[in-house]
Amino acid sequence: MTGFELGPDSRVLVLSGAGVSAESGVPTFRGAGGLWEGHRVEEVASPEGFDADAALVWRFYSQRRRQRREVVPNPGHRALVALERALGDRFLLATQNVDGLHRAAGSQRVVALHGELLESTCERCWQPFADDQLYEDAAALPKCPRCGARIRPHIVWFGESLDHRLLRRVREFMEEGGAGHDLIFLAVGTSGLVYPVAGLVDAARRLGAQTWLVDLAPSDDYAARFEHVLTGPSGVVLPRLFGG
Ligand code: BJW
Ligand code: ZN
Repeated sequence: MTGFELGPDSRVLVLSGAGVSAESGVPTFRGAGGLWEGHRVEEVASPEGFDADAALVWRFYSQRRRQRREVVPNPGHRALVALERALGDRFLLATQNVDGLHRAAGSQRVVALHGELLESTCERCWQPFADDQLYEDAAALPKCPRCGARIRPHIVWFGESLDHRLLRRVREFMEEGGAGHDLIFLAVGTSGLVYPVAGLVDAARRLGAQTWLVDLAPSDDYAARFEHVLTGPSGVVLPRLFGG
């Protein structure tokens, strides 16, 4: 028994992070074996890093694109699909993950707040487009056919703003429930270190939402901001909560 219960008017905002994809074999960011081991974060995930060494950044993302070809959704992703089927428009999945695995599993109401690994964008025209190419040859990095500026991964890097339309969609979903008594905020597999997303739980609480965290190893600081914390792998905990 977890106490997680859906009422007839419950609305659920899920915030997912790298931990949800860990059981698919996608490394998380922080900690031992994390994606950033061996890289200085600002080298590969900031506009300054791209200016300093675009070839290094493209090698990093090309490697991630190659890894992405090898992985498939896991039971945690599928449980969230089951939850969405039960709730329809009373469900929204805000993900920080760029791997596209939620959509691959069948989730439809997905807001990808930190971008998409399998998209690129011109740094000047800013029109994201589907792109699964690997750019590993420093002498042949992609340029925009329209304006000649550099093509870059469609990823929100440190110091860059999140797409305000996507953030608005999340905030409007939270506020739609009026006083918010039937809103459930469920964060899964995220360390809660990166803002502004890490602040969503506080906004949800202010609206009167029930707050839940599911994480393999939640930090004390982030866990303290939730009413309910379930410790364990999302691929085990989420199917217990919602089936799938
Ligand atoms: C499992 C599991 C299993 C494992 N089951 N669980 C306010 C205060 C302080 C700082 C700031 C602030 N506002 C803005 C900032 C600056 C900055 C920031 O937050 N810095 C902090 C580090 C302090 N934020 C920004 O720059 C953001 N932009 C912004 O705010 O613009 C406005 C602005 C501009 C200029 C100045 C000020 C404001 C943009 C942030 C974009 C971050 N993007 C990244 C990189 C993408 C690159 C890429 O994909 O390559 O997105 S950062 C990286 O972290 C990635 C992730 O989406 C994000 C979150 O990580 P996540 O998902 O939580 O992963 P982990 O690895 O940290 O945690 C995994 C968790 O899973 C752990 O808890 C495990 O226990 C768990 N786990 N296995 C369940 N099986
Ligand atoms: Zn362009």
